[in-house]
Amino acid sequence: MSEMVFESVTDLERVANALHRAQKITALTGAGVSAASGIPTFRGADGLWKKVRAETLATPEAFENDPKLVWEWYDWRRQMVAGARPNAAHDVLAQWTREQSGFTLITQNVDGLHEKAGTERLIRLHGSIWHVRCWQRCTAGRRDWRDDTTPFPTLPPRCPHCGGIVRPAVVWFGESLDASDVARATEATDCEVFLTIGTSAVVYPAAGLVHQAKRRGAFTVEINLEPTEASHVVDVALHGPAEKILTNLAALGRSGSD
Ligand code: BJW
Repeated sequence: MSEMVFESVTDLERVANALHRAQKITALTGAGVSAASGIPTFRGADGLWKKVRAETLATPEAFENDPKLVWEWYDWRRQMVAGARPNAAHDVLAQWTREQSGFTLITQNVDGLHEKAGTERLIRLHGSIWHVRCWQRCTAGRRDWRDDTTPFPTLPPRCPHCGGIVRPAVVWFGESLDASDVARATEATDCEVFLTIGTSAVVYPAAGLVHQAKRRGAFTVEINLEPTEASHVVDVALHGPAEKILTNLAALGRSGSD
């Protein structure tokens, strides 16, 4: 049951103390973590899908019907992300992964900003906007490869091996996530503290991780601008910008360990 639904010094201190004591910590991030870097979220007020239904663009069926239209959306997003820099939320999380071998970061984000911030041992559940693979699954092009071209000279871009269309190597609705990534993420729910940060917690299986962590006895924390589907599950909900709350938690951690 949710004990707190507002941010206060006491909430922050409880979370900071829990983080300070824990050996095994797992964080799950979503689009809200990149908002301060200028990347729109999916479902917020200025969300990427405010005017377009998800099913219109983020499904294999949409790509099959109109690959150029879907690629125009991804090409626009790639150009936006290419100019973006990690913000304080990415930086604090990256530092925690570098300083603590028991800290695992799982992300639903495809923008690459956690990697840019220097995150170690990142588990990417929904792929990467910077990776592509052959839609026809030709022998040489069936495995993902990195392609930083932006903007593409023609859309849809072509497979260098067979000349067919390539697709973004992201996970669309109705597609399976990589089984080994899901296994690693599930294993990471066996932790002392689980943080769900900047995600609306509606897309599964990612949204199920906080429930699993709670069942396994973790102290669970939500960091989000507003209440979400996860708010009633977590032990503490801190509502505010992730970049500010994580910075405050890092500062409390430093003063607590002096
Ligand atoms: C801030 C902030 C700031 C803003 N600070 N916070 C079980 C139950 C029901 C349905 C299913 C289920 N299992 C599977 C399904 C079906 C489906 C699903 O979940 N549907 C639900 C929507 C109902 N899942 C799938 O299809 C998955 N596949 C799968 O499970 O395969 C097996 C299977 C298939 C079918 C049936 C059953 C089993 C695949 C899901 C793939 C999701 N892909 C996308 C697109 C990726 C590529 C791309 O980027 O284009 O991933 S969808 C989109 O949503 C993207 C995101 O990663 C994902 C999550 O969004 P996120 O990150 O939470 O963003 P928002 O915008 O929703 O929220 C942002 C939050 O930030 C908000 O809360 C703000 O308040 C907050 N915020 N600024 C803090 N500064």
